[in-house]
Amino acid sequence: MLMSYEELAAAAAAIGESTGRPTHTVALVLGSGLGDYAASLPGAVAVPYADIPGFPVPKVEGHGGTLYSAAPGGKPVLVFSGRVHAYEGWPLDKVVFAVRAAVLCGGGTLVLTNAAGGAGDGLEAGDLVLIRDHLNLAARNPLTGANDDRLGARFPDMSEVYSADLRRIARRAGERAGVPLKEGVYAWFLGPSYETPAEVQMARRLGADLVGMSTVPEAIAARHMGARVLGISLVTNLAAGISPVPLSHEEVQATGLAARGRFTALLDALLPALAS
Ligand code: 8IG
Repeated sequence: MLMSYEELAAAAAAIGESTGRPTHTVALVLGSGLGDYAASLPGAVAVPYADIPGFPVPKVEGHGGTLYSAAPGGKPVLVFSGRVHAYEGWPLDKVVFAVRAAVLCGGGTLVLTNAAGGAGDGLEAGDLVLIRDHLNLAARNPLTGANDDRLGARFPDMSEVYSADLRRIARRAGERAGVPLKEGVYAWFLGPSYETPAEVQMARRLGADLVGMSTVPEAIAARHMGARVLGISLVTNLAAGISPVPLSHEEVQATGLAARGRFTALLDALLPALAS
């Protein structure tokens, strides 16, 4: 299902008014664990999702639900703290609503971050990984239903969902910040149960390095609208069967906390480079 253009345009107009910044050229979606990053950015203005018409309000704890407008490189950036997931039962048009509104705000560049399981050889908990491509293993797509040509094409090309140019910019930002970056393919599983070891082996054989429950619908919707996308995963756990111990939310949170400094150092170096 596609959200109507009018609803998205109303949300974009409300964002422009409530932030006092009519245009934002970059948007950043924060994954779990990074929630309060935006509050520290220069010129940050906070708007609760509940104040923006049409916005889905996350119910999960630790997923704030606040939109920030900031100007880290002197240019306005929208930062979404809190996202909604398909596994919570949200329809995909709501899952991608924030990203679509951000693109209508002028956000031609979108950075999607997430926490993910590591399935590929050589990945360890704590690794930061640039997403090179994705596998949609959830058998769902945010573009089903009637297409609105004002948003994008009926059959959009997906041959470079994650911009090679943006990955180069991110790699250089990582070098400046002293933050090592790996690269890999992200497989979207619906969740909320983690994979079985057999499913992780399947994903590996299909080419996946990372397994997760977000990002792919947002990336598809952003490409539909012609935005450039950068995806960054933090490996917070090794995927089921790769890890010798069962997955736990506590492990995920502990690894997220331990990697937070590196992730924020990367974003601090990256945002000004994207906005310029
Ligand atoms: I954090 O191992 C996190 N999110 N599907 N599998 C999937 N999603 C995840 C995982 C994982 N770890």
